[in-house]
Amino acid sequence: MSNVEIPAGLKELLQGYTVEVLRRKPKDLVEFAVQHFTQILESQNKDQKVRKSSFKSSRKGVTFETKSNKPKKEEEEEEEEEPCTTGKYNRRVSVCAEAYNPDDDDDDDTEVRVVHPKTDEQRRRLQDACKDILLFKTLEQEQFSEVLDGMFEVFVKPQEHIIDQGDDGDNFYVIENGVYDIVVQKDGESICVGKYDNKGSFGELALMYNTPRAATIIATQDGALWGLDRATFHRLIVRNNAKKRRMYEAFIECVPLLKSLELSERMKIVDVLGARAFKDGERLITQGDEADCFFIVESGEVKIMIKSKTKAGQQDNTEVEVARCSRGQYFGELALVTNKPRAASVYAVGETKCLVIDIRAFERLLGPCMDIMKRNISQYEDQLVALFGSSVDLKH
Ligand code: 1OR
Ligand code: 1OR
Repeated sequence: MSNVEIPAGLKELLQGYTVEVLRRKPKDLVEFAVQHFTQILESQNKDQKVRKSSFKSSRKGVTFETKSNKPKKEEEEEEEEEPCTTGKYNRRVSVCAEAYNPDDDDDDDTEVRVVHPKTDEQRRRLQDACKDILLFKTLEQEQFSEVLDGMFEVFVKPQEHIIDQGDDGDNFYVIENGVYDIVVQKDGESICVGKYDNKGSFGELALMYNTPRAATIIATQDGALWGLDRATFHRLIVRNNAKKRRMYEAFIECVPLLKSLELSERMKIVDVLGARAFKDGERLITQGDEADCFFIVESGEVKIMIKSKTKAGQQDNTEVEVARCSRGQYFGELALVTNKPRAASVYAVGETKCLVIDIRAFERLLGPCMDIMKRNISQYEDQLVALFGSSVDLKH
């Protein structure tokens, strides 16, 4: 038996089929096999254009665990095979964003746990890249570890397209380094609508809502990313979203700023938000910093402090409290709306919890609330005059 060659990929194909059979308990195993393998074939045909080179390296030494099995190391000779296809045997992509509900989303997630072994050094870099990723901020420790296990390193070159608008979603990406343009096709023209600069994540939308990729992401320089395959993303992040929706639905309904949004729009905010806890006195925002997120107070209180300028235009280092925000109120919008540095510092008063939304999601999802925010911002200036007697430039 020792000289019988096991074809590359056979083990994971059969394992995937077996897991699906155990989960779905089909009556006719043969018919189910035909459907199952046809889906894989179709999915692979689509994936031909997916950037194979990046994935090949990432696949080296990948291991798979099922709930009942010990990890099984893949054979080294499988490395030259197809891109990491774990989870490619899952549901066909369909476009149904509005009706999407993560509660219903348990039909295709295998229980197979994907583990890409990492060196200590890789794991350290990965942890660092993931520490501020909001989508991971509501995961339990165990789920977060599984996410880290499932991530694989991808190196990219200048001008490489990591994602193409209109494609089906394969992976979610966390940026370790590099600058990436966000390009959107509008009226046949490619418009660069923003960029990721050495931090952040992208590629969650197509995986969450089974929609085609909403934008093209292009590396502008050499860079490194951490990918998470679609099946693992579903199993850990999308399932967690169902829980998040239950946890935050009632609260989000009561946030005055979000009242004008449709329920489905509010739920999309819940899907991407992260929850963060702060200790008494902890600084959440530093005046003058570049802004990358927006906050809603869930519990506790924050105080807004600003360093005023003297008549001579010098920055006075003493901070003055100008406002407080408590449950249901928001802050950190000013810099995002004006595209300027933070206009004030913000500190927790007692133990405080906030929901945090990143700048891209803010721009994408809070557009309909922009008028309300702008109206409130114009009131800051009046309050500023009332407080300091003259107008201080909030926008630096
Ligand atoms: P995806 O899976 O659709 C493309 O693949 C990714 O680009 C997408 O997930 C987001 O993670 C990311 N609109 C849509 N997707 C965006 C946007 C965006 N920005 C980044 N992505 N807009 C820009 C908001 C600043 C709106 C453009 C009209
Ligand atoms: P940001 O992104 O600039 C600091 O980060 C946040 O503090 C700011 O958004 C607002 O959300 C919040 N002036 C400046 N920032 C204020 C003010 C304010 N109030 C709340 N923030 N005021 C003028 C004070 C001289 C408010 C007076 C009530």
